[in-house]
Amino acid sequence: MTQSDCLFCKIVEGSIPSNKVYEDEQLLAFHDISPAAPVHVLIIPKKHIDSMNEVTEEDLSLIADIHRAAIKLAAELGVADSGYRLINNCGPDSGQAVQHIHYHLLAGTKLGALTG
Ligand code: D5M
Repeated sequence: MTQSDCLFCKIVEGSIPSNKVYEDEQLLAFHDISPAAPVHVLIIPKKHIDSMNEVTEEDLSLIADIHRAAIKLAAELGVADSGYRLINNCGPDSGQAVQHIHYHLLAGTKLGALTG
């Protein structure tokens, strides 16, 4: 379930601290350590999955749960109406730095256009 050399698995286990904003049986959400916007939360499954490429049919409910959590967090953080972005980086060209699937919830300012 967890991978010993994975930073986000260590956050799930609690051996590396995080600033949690949401937790349930399957998911964890915490503030990004280097925020790119006034609201920058990472939503992750507790189950280790390297990236979007490794998502299987049986993981799809987790991905739906992540969207459900994002909707709830956006409302709780007061950005549901002003707007937000939910981003997954997958693979080297996307800049994925942590090999444990995660979704960035970004909000709180006018976000720039998505370009290369
Ligand atoms: O995004 C990986 C993100 O993970 C990046 O925005 C920094 C964040 N990060 C790295 N270490 C931590 C800790 N310890 N706590 C919180 N956030 C962290 P990527 O999509 O892989 O580029």
